[in-house]
Amino acid sequence: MSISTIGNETRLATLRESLAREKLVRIVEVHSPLAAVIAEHAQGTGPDKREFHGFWSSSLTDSALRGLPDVELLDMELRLSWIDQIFSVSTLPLVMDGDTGGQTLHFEHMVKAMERRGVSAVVIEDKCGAKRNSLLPGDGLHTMAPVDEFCEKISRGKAAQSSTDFMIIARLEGLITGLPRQEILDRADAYVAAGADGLVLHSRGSDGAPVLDLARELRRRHPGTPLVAIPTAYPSVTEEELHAAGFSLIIYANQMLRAATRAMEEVSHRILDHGRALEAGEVCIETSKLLSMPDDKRPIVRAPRD
Ligand code: SPV
Ligand code: MG
Repeated sequence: MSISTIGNETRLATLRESLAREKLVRIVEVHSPLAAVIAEHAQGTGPDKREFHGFWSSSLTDSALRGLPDVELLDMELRLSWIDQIFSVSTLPLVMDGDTGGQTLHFEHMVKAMERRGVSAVVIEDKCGAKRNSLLPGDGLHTMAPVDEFCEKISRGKAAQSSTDFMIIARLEGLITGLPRQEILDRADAYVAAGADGLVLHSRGSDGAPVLDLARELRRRHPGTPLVAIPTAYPSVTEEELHAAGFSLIIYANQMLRAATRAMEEVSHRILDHGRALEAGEVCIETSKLLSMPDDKRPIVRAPRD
């Protein structure tokens, strides 16, 4: 695939630029350079020709792609080396899922390493101990981080960064773990006071109403702080509804790998069922398209948007 023409510092800054320019920034999970090329070139068919403004590096899909559980097992340097490969064929900014951020001392180094590699932002979740994926059904799976410890992690991370553009986004897990509403709001206040550049309000409920309701209050309290949604569990809520409630960044966190996984399952069953590849071809792109993709999908040199 072709080599990207954008430098790390330039790319890093483009997330903040998008947040300042766009009413709503949408980013999508990419687990491979190919996924990034496809996402960067995707365009909606509507009159506004929607595009993705950036990428999400997901701990869930990075782990699943390697057949591993999402339990903070992957080495951060290794994940950054995969991001290098993504960056070599793309130009959009990337937000990294930093799990809990690990130990505070480690997090400071993580921040520096991410900045060096051109990552625009890291999201860290306010949990501690053995991290499990937030969408797992069941109670008692997660332990909330003590507020003061999490705030220290944020402020030490902010002090460690060298650019002004890198963002540390605090992820509120209170709706996942069943914290009272007031405690979630108090945590948000504390994280913003500690220097968080944004807040993710996460939920695994299929009803988006509690998320929208809490978002309105967070927007009222922190009008200058970007609010981030990950609407995996409540996918019927539209971008317009999320924006109206106060969200300015939407993360489509795992759909690219889920789609690829379903296609791979389907293809493998069809080959086995029919004893040939003809029927599998219906769910595959043509070989010729795969062959020409490096030429057809060169990194885009974008004109600045109005
Ligand atoms: C991820 O994509 O790894 C996330 C989002 O952390 S979620 O899976 O919804 O927890
Ligand atoms: Mg994750």
